Amino acid sequence: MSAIEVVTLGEALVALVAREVGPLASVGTFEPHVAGAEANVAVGLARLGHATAFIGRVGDDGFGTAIRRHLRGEGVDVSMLTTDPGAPTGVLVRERREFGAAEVTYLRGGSAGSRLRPEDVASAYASRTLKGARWLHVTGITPALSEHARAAVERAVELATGAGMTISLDLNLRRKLWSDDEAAPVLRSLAARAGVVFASPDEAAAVTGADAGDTAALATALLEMGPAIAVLKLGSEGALAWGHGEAPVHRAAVPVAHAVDPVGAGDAFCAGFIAARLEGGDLAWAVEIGAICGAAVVAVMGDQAGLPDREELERLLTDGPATDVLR
Ligand code: KDG
Repeated sequence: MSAIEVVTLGEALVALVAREVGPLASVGTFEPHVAGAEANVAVGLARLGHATAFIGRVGDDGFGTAIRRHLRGEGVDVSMLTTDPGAPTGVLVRERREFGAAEVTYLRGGSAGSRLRPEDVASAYASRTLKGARWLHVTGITPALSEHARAAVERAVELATGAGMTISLDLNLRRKLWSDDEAAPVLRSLAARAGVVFASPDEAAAVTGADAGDTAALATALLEMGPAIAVLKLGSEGALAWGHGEAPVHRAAVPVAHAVDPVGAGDAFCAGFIAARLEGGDLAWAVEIGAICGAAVVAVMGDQAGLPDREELERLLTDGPATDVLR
């Protein structure tokens, strides 16, 4: 494998996704998918040809094995994914809705992934594998998992800063894991050390205190926390990005003919954005690639299945979306 360019860390989970649309209480069958925001970004980057390493823990069980095999099969470096015999692999269960928000149930309290420690990160950075890595991607999910996991993210940010890496942070506020009051100071402190911050308007408002309906105020507030680039992911309305010294960008969403499963689209956006920046793309190009990757995921079940590889991305850029998938 070529030298690692991107490092990410967090909890990779098995998501049991309902096969039928409807409330969880009446779902009869589920299909397993590998999920977890940072794992999704790692796979997105690997598919686009960027050597990416994932730091984390899985349990010594079948789901842990499935996650390891899946990530390895996608070309993600899993040499720093530890098997922890002391706790099970985390699981989430989610229903699918065509109207209203789908419910997600976490079965991850005390999971192996939540036992990630700063020592795991320190030994990963001390290994030769990460020498020369250019980018660290973190999210607001991992610091919510446990004190140890929060300290692990802090350590990763500290080491990446020392190594001169670009750091991106996706706020990914998960209110089933912690309250806004708990999350805001932690995420503000991480944002202050990040080069790029991704957020939804709601997350940006919760963390900065700015009005969720005022995108200009949100952008100002996000940039005031310290990053050079702030990106607002607007779902079906596209994305907005601001960078010091770069013209602000608005990209309408790529329309999706059949929105099958929106979960994972934000992570796909991050993967596309990061890939474009690593390749020297400007802000507008990074948002363009992010938007295409996000739309491709929405059209397919599971967080990762629709992530485009390089060939598909080139095709989407040249020919536009296939009419039977994207309009
Ligand atoms: O962004 C998708 C993630 O939310 C999903 O894969 C599960 O990481 C996850 C979480 O904690 O919500």
